[in-house]
Amino acid sequence: MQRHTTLGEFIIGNQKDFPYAKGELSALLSSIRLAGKMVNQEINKAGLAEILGKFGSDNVQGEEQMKLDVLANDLFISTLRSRGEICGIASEEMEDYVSFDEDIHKDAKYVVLIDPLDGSSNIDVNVTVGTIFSIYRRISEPGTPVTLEDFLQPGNKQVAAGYLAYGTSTMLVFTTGNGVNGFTYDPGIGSFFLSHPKMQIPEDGKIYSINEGNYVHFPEGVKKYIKWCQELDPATNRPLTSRYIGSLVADFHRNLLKGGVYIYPKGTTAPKGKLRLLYECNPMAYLMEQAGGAASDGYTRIMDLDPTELHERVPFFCGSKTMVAKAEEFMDQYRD
Ligand code: P6P
Repeated sequence: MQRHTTLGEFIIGNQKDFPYAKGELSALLSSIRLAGKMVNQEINKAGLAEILGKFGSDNVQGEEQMKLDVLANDLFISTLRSRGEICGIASEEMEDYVSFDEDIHKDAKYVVLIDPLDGSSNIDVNVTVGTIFSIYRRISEPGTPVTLEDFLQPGNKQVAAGYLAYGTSTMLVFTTGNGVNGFTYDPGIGSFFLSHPKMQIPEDGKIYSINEGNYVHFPEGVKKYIKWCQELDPATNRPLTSRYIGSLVADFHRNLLKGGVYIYPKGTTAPKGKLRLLYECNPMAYLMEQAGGAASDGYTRIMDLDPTELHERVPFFCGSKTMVAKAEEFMDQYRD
């Protein structure tokens, strides 16, 4: 019987592609895989929160129900802490980073940055949400507590990145610098199976994803690009199609498969944009470039930006190379 490769078999079969000592990546990814399964289970029953009392209120046992993003954060921290590969973690849910200083972490080489549940406000309307993660080698001395500099590294130093998409199916999509592979979770078996090998985004596309409700706040170059997308020109396949889910992982994943560009620009209400450089834009930029696409802040490659703060925001243009280049053309022409 022909069957898909499991995540574990894939890692064993592709050890040459992983810039890690044998086994480290599989241990790291198995923590992420385990936490992903647990988060997935909580999300799938979120609709029942009505019966059990809304998250953030007391349930029938009078226990405080955690908000799902706080719960997801705790699940990822506890599973990653239980492994010896990670010496620290920074998260969208926490003001400061956490250093793992137990004995098992004394030889740990890697730090993780994570958005444990991006788009969580969409859960109660049953829209796909996701976990986004980014992995770096530590630069501080092994055996010492991690430092802020371990986390403030440019995206071009990432050793791995990926996301879990909790949607119509649950998927794990990641890269270690040798292409992008997607794994679909089979809840009946409890394993992730290779369903999307060597993912590549189409060079060009017809989909542009942006919250046009903020049009009045956008930079002139973005306004001009949007109008360009909407012009009638069959020779260049226009008008394009507008698709915006309002959940980065969902919009990114659809564009990765079909071609398209996602833009969250700066604006008068979001002077530096909304998305976070370290645990949203850098990991998604790494994946996108590994899939043959591009990611910039409208002018500069995202992965070449030097971070200065853990939660800093940047404008984000990400998707098919031709589409990102076109948007950057307008940004260059109409600098404001
Ligand atoms: P807006 C979710 O809050 C998020 O961080 C991304 O997942 C999503 O793409 C974006 O913000 C949506 O923001 O301002 O359009 O609602």
